[in-house]
Amino acid sequence: MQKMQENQRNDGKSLRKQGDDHSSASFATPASSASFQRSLTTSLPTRYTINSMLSLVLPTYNEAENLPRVLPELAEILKDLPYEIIVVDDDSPDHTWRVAERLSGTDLRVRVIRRVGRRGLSTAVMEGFAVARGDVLAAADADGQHDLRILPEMYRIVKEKSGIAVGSRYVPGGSVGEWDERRHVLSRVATRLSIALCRVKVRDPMSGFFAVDRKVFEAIAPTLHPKGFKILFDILLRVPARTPAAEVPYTFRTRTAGASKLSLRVQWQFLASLLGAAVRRIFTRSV
Ligand SMILES: Nc1nc2c(ncn2[C@@H]2O[C@H](COP(=O)(O)OP(=O)(O)OP(=O)(O)O)[C@@H](O)[C@H]2O)c(=O)[nH]1
Ligand SMILES: [Mg+2]
Repeated sequence: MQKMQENQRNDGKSLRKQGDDHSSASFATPASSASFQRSLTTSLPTRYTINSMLSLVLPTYNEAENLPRVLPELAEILKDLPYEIIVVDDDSPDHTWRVAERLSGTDLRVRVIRRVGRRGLSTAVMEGFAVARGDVLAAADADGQHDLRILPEMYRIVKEKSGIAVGSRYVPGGSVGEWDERRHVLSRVATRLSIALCRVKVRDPMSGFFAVDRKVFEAIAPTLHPKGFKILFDILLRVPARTPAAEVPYTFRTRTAGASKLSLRVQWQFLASLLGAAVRRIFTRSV
């Protein structure tokens, strides 16, 4: 068994023989059916999972200009690790999915999911996790703003502690970079509220850059509400309080290409949902 896992790790072709039908782009159908709901809340059968492998999900929407920088950077950073990258693109008008396919070439460690008729960062990450094979699941932005060089350390932390590693802007050594005052204030308020609500306390619960032990994620996946941008917050809200969590500092970079999808509306919606959760917590003890 262990031998087979070694082979799977070292040879993408053997993975393909194991019933893999999405070495390139796959199409996901709209969100109406029960099977879609299941795809968000279950994952591959355990026999497909690979011990000691990082599965990194990159949610993308109109990041065609950024992927040609980010994917080669990742290949260099992760070269000493067993890994796979799953790009989950929501049928971007700029054809990010096609760029990702072209860049991945014959590298079977990089897969592309082209979701048609759906939008959403958190659901994209959930969907990537649902087809991931590694025992460590991670998510990062594909626009170059996350410092991907800390990924190997995040992977090691999760492997050693079987918990969660957060790429953090709010621990010593980390920073939010060059945000304007409005974003600073909104983020500070939302971060404080989130920390108060989360079962597991970290200083940057709204980070989009994190890694989690597959078993920890699978145990709570059916209880998640993958809305908006903040999937880590949702996870920290629901994992058992004793789950080990560590933060790795990084500096949030300025976007150099493409446009932000984090509109003011999305930020206010999140703040409103946090307030709603706080009220529910006070009156019903649930969130
Ligand atoms: N699949 C998918 N990905 C998305 C969606 N919205 C955003 N993303 C991706 O999620 C990542 C983070 O989105 P950004 O718009 O950069 O948000 P942000 O980094 O918090 O905000 P900025 O600092 O303003 O860029 C990027 O890789 C986006 O392409 C979406 O609806 N679907
Ligand atoms: Mg960004």
